[in-house]
Amino acid sequence: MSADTPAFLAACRGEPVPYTPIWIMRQAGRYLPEYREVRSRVSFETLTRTPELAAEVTLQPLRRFPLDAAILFSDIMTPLQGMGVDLTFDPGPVVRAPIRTDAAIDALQPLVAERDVPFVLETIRLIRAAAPGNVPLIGFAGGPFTLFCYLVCGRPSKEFETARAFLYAQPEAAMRLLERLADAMAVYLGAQAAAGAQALMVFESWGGLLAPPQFERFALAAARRTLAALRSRGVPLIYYLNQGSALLEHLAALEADVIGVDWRSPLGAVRRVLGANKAVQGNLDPAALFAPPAELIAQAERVLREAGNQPGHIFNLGHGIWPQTDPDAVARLVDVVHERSARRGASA
Ligand code: 1CP
Repeated sequence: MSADTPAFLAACRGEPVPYTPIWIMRQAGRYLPEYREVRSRVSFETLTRTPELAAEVTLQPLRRFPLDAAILFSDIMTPLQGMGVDLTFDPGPVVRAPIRTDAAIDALQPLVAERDVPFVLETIRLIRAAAPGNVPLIGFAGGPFTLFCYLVCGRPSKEFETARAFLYAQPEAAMRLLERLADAMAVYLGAQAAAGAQALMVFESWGGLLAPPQFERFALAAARRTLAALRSRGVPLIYYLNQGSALLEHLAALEADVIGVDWRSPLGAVRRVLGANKAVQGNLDPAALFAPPAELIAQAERVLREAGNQPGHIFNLGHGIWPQTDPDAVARLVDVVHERSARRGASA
């Protein structure tokens, strides 16, 4: 790849970079006063459905911090509205009629991106026209099992008991719902790439709730189906799993270029299990942003050290940034990651 390939894309492909790229999950969000200002005027749903506003909040963190990637401002549940799911946000997703029967599964319509989510595609075009050329745009979708959790349970939950019980009680129906979601997300992500997204990320936030055999049979099989359909798009594919330390061996065989992990898994061990062919993304504890400056720097250095000197590390938090975070701590983190990794020669 040429010398002016953005560091984020080079790192996704496991190529040498002059410094470790960094972006932050939920980097456009409530910890930024400028985001709260926009949100004080419009609902979250209006924000995600109005391309000018969604593009504006996507770009807000890029104006403050020299981040190495932008991520589309939307939500994992947004495309499901286009499939006929009656959904509100409060602030997390609330599904008015949770999906628990064959009839409800059959009533889900296949996603037609241009018809069902034209505002997302337009947001992507606006972001690409306005973002700096060296800051690639990440498009994203929910992992099939994570979407399944919200659809079956109807709202956020700690354990998503009803969804997990459904896998055992009605495995065939569960698989059918997961496959529908997997196919819809393949269509959705493919359309995002066609509109200009330069990398595609699957957020399987709740996959780590599953026992390994259930993870493999349901969550992983469905994610494979989505990723397999996207290989030919030629953009890096990122798979994020929360609480997946017991599931890493399963991920080594997944057709993703990058695996994102939470802070509970030390990156050195993650890289040993995943092997040299996969890049890793992560994994500072979002709580570390509340440390005094010297301690935050030490924690960032620890993550860089654990990631090692071989190519293929994208710095991130292990999960989304908390709304109470001080933006100055984010500025400090971005600077220290760039500066310390460049000084070490990153993976050059
Ligand atoms: O009031 C508000 O402003 C709404 C809060 C909010 C925001 C800012 C929600 C509702 N979604 C979002 C944006 C969002 N969601 C992004 C934006 C891009 C970014 O800057 O990163 C992304 C990538 C998501 C993805 C998302 N939504 C995930 C996967 C990532 C993760 O954090 O695990 C999940 C699980 C959701 C569900 C969801 N949507 C909103 C909330 C508060 C939640 C979490 C609910 C829960 O805890 O179960």
